[in-house]
Amino acid sequence: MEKKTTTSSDCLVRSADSPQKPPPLPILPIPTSRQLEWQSASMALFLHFGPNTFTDSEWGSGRADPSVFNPTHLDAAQWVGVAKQAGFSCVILTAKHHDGFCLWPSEYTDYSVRSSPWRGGRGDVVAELSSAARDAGIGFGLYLSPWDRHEPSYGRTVEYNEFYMGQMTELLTRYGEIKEVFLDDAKGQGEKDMEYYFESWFSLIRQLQPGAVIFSDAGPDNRWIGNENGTAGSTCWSLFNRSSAKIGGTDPQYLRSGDPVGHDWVPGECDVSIRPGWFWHARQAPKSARTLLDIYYKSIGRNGHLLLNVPPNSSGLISEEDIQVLQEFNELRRSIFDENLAKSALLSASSNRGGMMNNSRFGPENVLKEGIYSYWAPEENQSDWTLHLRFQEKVKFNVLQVQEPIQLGQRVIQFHLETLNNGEGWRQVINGTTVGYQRLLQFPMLETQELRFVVDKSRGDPLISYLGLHVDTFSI
Ligand code: FUL
Repeated sequence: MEKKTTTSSDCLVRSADSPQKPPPLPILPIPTSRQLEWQSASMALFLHFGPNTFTDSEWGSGRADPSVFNPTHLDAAQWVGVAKQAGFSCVILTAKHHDGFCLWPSEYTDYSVRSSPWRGGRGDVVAELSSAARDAGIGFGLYLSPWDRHEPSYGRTVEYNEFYMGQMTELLTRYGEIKEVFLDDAKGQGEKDMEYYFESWFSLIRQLQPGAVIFSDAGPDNRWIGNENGTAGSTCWSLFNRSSAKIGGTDPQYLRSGDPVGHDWVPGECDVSIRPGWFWHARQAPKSARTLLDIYYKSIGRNGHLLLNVPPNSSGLISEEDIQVLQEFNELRRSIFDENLAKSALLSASSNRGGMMNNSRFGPENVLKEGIYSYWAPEENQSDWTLHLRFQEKVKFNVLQVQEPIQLGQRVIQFHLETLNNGEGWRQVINGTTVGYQRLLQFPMLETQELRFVVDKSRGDPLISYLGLHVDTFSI
């Protein structure tokens, strides 16, 4: 929607005792409740673990002897504790990676923990991790690799789809609530050809775990962001056309930025590993906390969800150096985002939905309340969509945080920030495209006593649920 010209009758003031104006209509598509819950959880910890951890490989051949799987100190409570302390709200385990080895005792193959020396062949990593996650109050999700280099039926379409759905059923019925199922179409060149019955798999997941979000290149609930370095596009829509995407064959650029005219709500999930590999290797070191902070700005800060892989080592624990980095990463985020300088501002808006007198429901002060359920909404048919912040003294900041109440659809197309400088009037200092669940913008330190956040272009009336101004002295 382009701005309209304002007339004086547009700005009519409501009397204080007239009935409350209801919220505006949503602009479709909008998220489902499971997508909303997933989006507000922001960060999940990925755990790649299996025979590869012991054989120094990434894509196991499927021929490793199950006896290699023998973590002497496996402690799922440690994994979950590390995740929780670092601010992650879900853990996602590679229940089966491409090598076909199952971290639970599947009835459909003997290539599993049952054939390993770990816990005398009576262990079940999926059970231990799901119960540790439940005890800690965080979510639990699973990756069940379609590509299986061990299973003899792989390559025979009907037989393997039955096998895969049998395994999926075990995973979704034995371990309590599952928050996310992660699927992909990764496969080595020249490997056996076969068809995956994705639609049947998705229906099965819906039937057994209706609260789980399903991840793939094409959704249905969340989409791969098109790369494995955790970076969403600087324009990033949760809108998407599932019919334009094919699992294993979608244009990475389309995945990165989504589709401003998409008919489906399929937000981006940014997966990346803390180490060069997805599995633990003795010679590899974790990324620095500052690098993770940069990834945070490019994923969470671009309307994405961050899925950070932290692989347990061959003793069955998350390594000390990774824990150290995660703690530092957590501290960096806290020191930047715990304080919102905008809280000390006097706020006003170009208009409020329902009029200026009774602004409690849609007034600008809502943008200082955490969460997406209170928000500023402008009066309808306005030419100007501005939030104005005036401070008693000059403030300094170099990060802008903005959120939209996405339950009513993603709306903002383009926005900018401008400051008032003595004698020079208003000056635009930074601009951006798309907001979504959360947008973070970094820029050189600004010092000002008065500023305006302006929406220049929007799909319908823009709604803003949070506005933050922060100081980051750490970024590289
Ligand atoms: C890819 C796999 O091939 C990698 O090994 C890893 O599991 C990554 C998350 O997905 O498709």
